[in-house]
Amino acid sequence: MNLDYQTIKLESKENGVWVLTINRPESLNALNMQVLNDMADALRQISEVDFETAKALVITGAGEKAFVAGADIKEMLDMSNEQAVAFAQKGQSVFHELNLLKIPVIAAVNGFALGGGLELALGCDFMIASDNAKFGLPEVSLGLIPGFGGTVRLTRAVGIRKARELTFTGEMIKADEALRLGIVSQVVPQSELMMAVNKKLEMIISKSPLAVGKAKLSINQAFDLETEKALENEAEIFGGLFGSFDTTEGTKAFTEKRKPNFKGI
Ligand code: CO8
Repeated sequence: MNLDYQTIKLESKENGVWVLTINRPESLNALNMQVLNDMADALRQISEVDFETAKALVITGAGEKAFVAGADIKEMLDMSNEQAVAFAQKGQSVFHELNLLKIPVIAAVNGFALGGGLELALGCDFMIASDNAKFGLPEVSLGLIPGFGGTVRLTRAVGIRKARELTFTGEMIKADEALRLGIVSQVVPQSELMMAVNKKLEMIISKSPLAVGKAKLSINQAFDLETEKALENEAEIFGGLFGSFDTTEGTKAFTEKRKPNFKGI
């Protein structure tokens, strides 16, 4: 397995947690095409291993200042229309892969999450942020609009009115405001960020990875379906679990008053 990348660091831990760090601290971890290509390769590799090997993914940024300060503005300077469309589509497809992964993806937001950085964090399943984190979609200040899914995912996260306000003003908000808006699940002092993420992950990885993956699928599909169809879909996914090792083990362990031993199958 390739863990060697130019612009990201990919680490796997014994407990099945993977950590993907965007590693361009000199540019506040700005996303250029190489970062997106490296991320795409890393996500493909993670998607190909079983639940024993990969139970959750954390995405964070190198250094203490930024999660990701956006798409790389310097790389965008001379882009043609076609190149810009391709760049936007690449970012969108990489962030969509985060939704398709069967494991939970948590953004550990350790500083600025601006533009493409906020769009990346919004592509993750949920976010835990350090108290120095700042969030915003400043694209209009550059004569741009969000192009990595921001107009879609921020609107779904905070509602259309707040999304318009934040996008039209390009305003940066602090972590406590992001918490109030429900963008972020938890805010902790910077020195405690990874501890808080790991605490949340311990809870998740003690559960059935198969069930967590199917719950993710059902929640994500519910976004794109009408209520009736989403409910039908949920029932199908729910029913599909019966007969699996984990469902049998989980329900049996309850009746036998013991801890379940899940395998993700
Ligand atoms: N791209 C490239 N370089 C960056 C970026 C970026 N987004 N952000 C920071 N850097 C670089 C700076 O240029 C600087 O490098 P250098 O020392 O070589 O000049 C270094 O990182 C440190 O940054 P600063 O000196 O600016 O640090 P400050 O603490 O003074 O400021 C800020 C921090 C406020 C975060 C500031 O750096 C900033 O405003 N950055 C840009 C934020 C931004 O506008 N982000 C949105 C970018 S556009 C976008 O994300 C669009 C996504 C959709 C793309 C669709 C494809 C077409």
